Amino acid sequence: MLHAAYLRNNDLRHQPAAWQEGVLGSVCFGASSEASRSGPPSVWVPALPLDQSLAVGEVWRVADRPSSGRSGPISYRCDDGLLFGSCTIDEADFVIPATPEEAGSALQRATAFAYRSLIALADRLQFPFLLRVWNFIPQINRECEGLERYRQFNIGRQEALQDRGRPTSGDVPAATAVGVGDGALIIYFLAGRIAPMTIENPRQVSAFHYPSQYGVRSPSFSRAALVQLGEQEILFVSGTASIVGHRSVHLDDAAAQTRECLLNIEAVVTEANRFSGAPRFALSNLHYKIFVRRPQDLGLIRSEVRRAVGDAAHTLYLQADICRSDLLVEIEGSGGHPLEEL
Ligand code: 3EB
Repeated sequence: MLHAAYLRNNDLRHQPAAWQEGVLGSVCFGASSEASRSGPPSVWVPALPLDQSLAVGEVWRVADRPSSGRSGPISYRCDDGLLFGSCTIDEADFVIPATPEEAGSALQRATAFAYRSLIALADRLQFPFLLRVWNFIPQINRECEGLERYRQFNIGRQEALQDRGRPTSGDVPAATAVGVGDGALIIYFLAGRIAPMTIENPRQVSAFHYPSQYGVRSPSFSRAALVQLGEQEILFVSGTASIVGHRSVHLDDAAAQTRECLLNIEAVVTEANRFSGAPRFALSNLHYKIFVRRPQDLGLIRSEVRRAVGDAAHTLYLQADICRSDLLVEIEGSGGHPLEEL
């Protein structure tokens, strides 16, 4: 049984020992000084919470006591059904190509290294299906070496998937890719033993089929993944933006972009229910992370989200950059697992 918990102030140490033993993975969103309270295994993401405490902990918990380890750059924990891993990669280590024929930018090489490492680990531990990946890319919209950094990331991700014999379209993981300021490339993920059902959005061109105007190598992610875990059916909705077809819409209008994100999520939820064969998921029973580019848009964005999802849903607002410079907000969701607010 997979649970999620969100901890105001990121204080895991005050939880009962039995609770702490079930931690599969934990993430601290906030300033680095707040991260120390998580204890291992934990990954720190420098995306600041916008409307509450200095730091928020996101914890994925299971009923068993997971085993843990480290493999190359990846720290991980796993139980019978799930593997949680994370890595924090310093691009400076990839400025010089490892071999003369290794092409591309440092970020591309760092990304390819991270993905090759995490897929190799997932293969070795026999969790061959990447279910959900969260990517935090420093300076995501900056252009360097003639290419926007998000596009460099996409090349590296696709290369690694290919190298490790994974599809780069169709059955690709659900994902979020947003920007953080300076610092390391941070990736965390969940992998499983059973293939998820990948879901696309009829209102949007699949990201893996975006035309080349958005980059020579398209982004390898699906719009959502429906995961069977024992009796649980869990939905991971990818980061969702104000994109219709393949175009960004409602430029410079944060409220309208938020409404469009939610229409997109609603369409994905409808697809998920169709695949699931039951109306399990609704906007009101998902839990959300909302990435806000400009802190001053928080009020507008939050009132649109509240209107659409109601007050029951858990929402975490984080400052982050979005993968296209014309996008002001991106929303991801998950559902079908219990959620604790602590
Ligand atoms: C989009 O729909 C918005 O590259 O992994 C959202 C979620 C976005 C994941 C990724 C990108 C990614 O194209 C951006």
